[in-house]
Amino acid sequence: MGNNESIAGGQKAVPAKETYVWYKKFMREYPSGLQTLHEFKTLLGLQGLNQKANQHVDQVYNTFDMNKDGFIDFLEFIAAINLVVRGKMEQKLKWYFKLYDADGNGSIDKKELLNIFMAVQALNGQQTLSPEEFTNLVFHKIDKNNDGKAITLLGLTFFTKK
Ligand SMILES: [Ca+2]
Ligand SMILES: [Ca+2]
Repeated sequence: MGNNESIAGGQKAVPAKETYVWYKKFMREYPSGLQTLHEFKTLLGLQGLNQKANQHVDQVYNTFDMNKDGFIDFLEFIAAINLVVRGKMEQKLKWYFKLYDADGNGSIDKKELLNIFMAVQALNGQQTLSPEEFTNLVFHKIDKNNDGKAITLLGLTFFTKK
């Protein structure tokens, strides 16, 4: 805990009526009020993935599990929907950043970036560029000061805004 910054904070919330519909759905699917990692994967149709892709999905799940109790409760669920469906680019970026920064040290290094692209590629099953080629390409573009070290959140924002 100790991280009170909601990933979905600051934007318009899902309207009450819609929230209620989600709540009914959620409680029907998960009567305990908690969604497990396994159920999360089932919901998204992500079973039988390879190890890399699986790790990526686990990480996504962990960013949504804000109180880190190992489950997604309804509030976390609705926050995730808020973010994915209604979140502004800036909020989504913050979330992506949190997702990519696997060791949580506040910057994304080349290895973390490579891991993400390998996972995304595994999920998409595409093979246009090799993960290494792709990472080098992107990293070179984002790493504005060319120290070869890391991407900060600022750098990431800059890159996507152009
Ligand atoms: Ca939780
Ligand atoms: Ca890091």
